Amino acid sequence: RRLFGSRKPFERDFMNQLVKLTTQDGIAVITIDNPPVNALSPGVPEGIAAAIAEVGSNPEIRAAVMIGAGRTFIAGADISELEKATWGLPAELPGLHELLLQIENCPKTVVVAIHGTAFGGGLEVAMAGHYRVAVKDAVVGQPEVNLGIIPGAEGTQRLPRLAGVEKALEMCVTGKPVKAADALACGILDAIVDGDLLAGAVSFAASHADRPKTRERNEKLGSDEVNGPLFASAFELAKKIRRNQFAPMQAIAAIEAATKMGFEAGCGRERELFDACLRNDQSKSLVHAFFAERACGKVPGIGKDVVALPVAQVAIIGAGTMGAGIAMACVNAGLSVRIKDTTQEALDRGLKNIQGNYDTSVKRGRFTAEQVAERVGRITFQLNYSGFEQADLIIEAAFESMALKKQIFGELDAIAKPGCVLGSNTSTLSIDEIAATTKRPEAVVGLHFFSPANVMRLLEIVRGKATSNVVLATALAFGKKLGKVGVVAGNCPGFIGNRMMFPYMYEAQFLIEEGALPEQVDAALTGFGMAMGIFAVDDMAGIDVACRVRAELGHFSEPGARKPLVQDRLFQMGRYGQKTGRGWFIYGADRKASLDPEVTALIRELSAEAGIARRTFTNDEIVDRLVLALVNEGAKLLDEGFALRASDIDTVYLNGYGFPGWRGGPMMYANVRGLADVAAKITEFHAAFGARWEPAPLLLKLAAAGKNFRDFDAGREQ
Ligand code: 3H9
Repeated sequence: RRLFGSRKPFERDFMNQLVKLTTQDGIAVITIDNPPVNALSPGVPEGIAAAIAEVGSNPEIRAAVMIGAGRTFIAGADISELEKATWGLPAELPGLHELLLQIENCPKTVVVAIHGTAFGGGLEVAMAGHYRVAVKDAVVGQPEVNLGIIPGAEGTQRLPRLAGVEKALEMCVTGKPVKAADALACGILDAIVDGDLLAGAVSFAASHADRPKTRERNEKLGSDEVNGPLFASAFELAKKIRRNQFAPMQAIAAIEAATKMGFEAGCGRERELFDACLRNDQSKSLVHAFFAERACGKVPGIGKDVVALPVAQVAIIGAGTMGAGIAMACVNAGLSVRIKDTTQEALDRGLKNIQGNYDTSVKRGRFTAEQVAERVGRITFQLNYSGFEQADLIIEAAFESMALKKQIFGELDAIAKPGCVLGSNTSTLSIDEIAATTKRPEAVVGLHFFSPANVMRLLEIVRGKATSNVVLATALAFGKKLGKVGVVAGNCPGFIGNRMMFPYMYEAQFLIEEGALPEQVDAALTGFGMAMGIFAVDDMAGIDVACRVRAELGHFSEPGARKPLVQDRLFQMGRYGQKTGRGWFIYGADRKASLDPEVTALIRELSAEAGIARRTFTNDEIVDRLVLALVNEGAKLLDEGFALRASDIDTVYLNGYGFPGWRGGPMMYANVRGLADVAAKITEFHAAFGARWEPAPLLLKLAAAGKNFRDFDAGREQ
């Protein structure tokens, strides 16, 4: 203490202030300052290396604390550099091997102080330090699989050494963050700091200054006998929660290498597996999905100057499945809600539905009974509009009928306070037409939730022609508060998601008339990676609903249009899907679908009646007919300006329609496949099937110019 404590403090900065070094009583504080999340962008690793070199060589320094400035520790490698690498472009991805060895071999103790998130490369840097301390709400994780890669800076080698093989497998396969307490229990952290992190870390460093710890060696790596079952169950887990994904399998292989090879050889193996992930299209698509989700919050005209209105009181019309789900989403976000319906039975059913959902959460240990009681207590069920005049936001979630919605909005206009935002949960109908029934069309916005609304992340926010910027900003902020991904869509029938769903659904029906069967179509789609097949979706959403919406929107009313034959017949037979136990498939009490020979016979009969020759289809043909129908309609939406970006369309499909993340969404699927190929196929379908396959002009234009939808989003389409 005498030796070091008396020296004058000094300050240094490295790499243009990305990394700073100050001293306090002989303890160096290395601060990484690269907003917003201290990613390891070019310059940051170099700055850390220079700071560590200073720590090592400066006799006045006896230990160091490494900490992040702002809201977090290092949140990982810079994903924009990673994105370049996935496209094979020159990228400055940090080669961290030397840096991590330098930290690990530093002769002075290095304590890493964590707040916010130490993710990916951030945790990998932290694990090279001699000790890690964190505040209690910090989280650590190896979320690389979410981006289609594996930890590439020795996380797969250091993590099993620190936390054990089982924990490392779990973290690298699920990608889920681990809370500080859990990280402490498994050995990733050495201490939790109460109060000020920096002060706590400095005092920890001072008391551990003369005891630099060597890297955890092999004690936790286990034996082949113990590890065998762990790897086997990690494979099972990966297959279950990350179906068809490449990276989780590579992560398991890398951790296996840690247990079988020495540290250096294991790092080499990790590098090979990491590079294989970068070369796989899945990383391209998942990185795209990461940025796509963040881009959709950026809406032209909605800058920082447009301030969202505060939303504390929400009122909902309709206690059906949607209304009840929206109410749960609201109370889960801490809001108070009123729900109005027209009959006591409807309200009772709504409450039962909500209670039942929460009971399941209690059984799964997500909530306690008290938490549920408190949440349900924030919902007021009522048969009148009492209290609606105080609401900041009213969401109509009634039956999908224009006449009904117009009536409701007329009533709301009379009672809502000035400044109240009026949202409609319509999934297909015109927001402008609904808004026109009020004297305040600027206050009306579409808030299209997806079922179950308390679970599904997507919120389609429909901007009518009169919707004001403030109302749109309020809708975006409200979505964020609910933990949803809000995507702004223009007002066209079906908006983004359902407008694309129509041609997809109808094409599936034409396919079964031409020779495929619902089970084959669904198997082809789930094989492609969709969460569910389209016929299973139709049965879940209700064949009656699909038929009603189709009639409401006047589909197939133009002369000569080919109309799907089977769905109508099922509707007439009262086969509405899951709710009636029969639809395209038959459902038992467990809601499991099984085949119904009656439906197969009906399909064959209707094909014959219409004179359509049946033939066999390969799964690839099926996928082409369906997924390219999505792509073509998506390109039309973009061209017509109803979607702002191709990446917004992808975000809609990834979060609301079960499109596989590792394919990046329908538009990204087309980018990866190549627009020339996609345009050629669609042109071929146009020749074979006529007008419904008319290629979107934007698609043809981009394909002819050798561009893709990413170029369109970046304004590089010319
Ligand atoms: C990795 O580390 C590989 C290594 O193993 C190997 C290396 C060789 N890079 O999400 P937010 C941006 S892979 C670049 O809205 P939040 C984000 O785009 C990486 N940018 O905030 C957004 O920008 P904008 C492993 C990043 O508070 C802004 O920061 N790490 C990065 O809701 C705010 O983000 C991960 O996968 C990044 N790493 O959540 C972590 N991270 O404002 C990924 C964020 O212009 N990140 N941005 O739209 C996250 O999970 C969340 O962003 C985080 C903050 C929890 C950190």
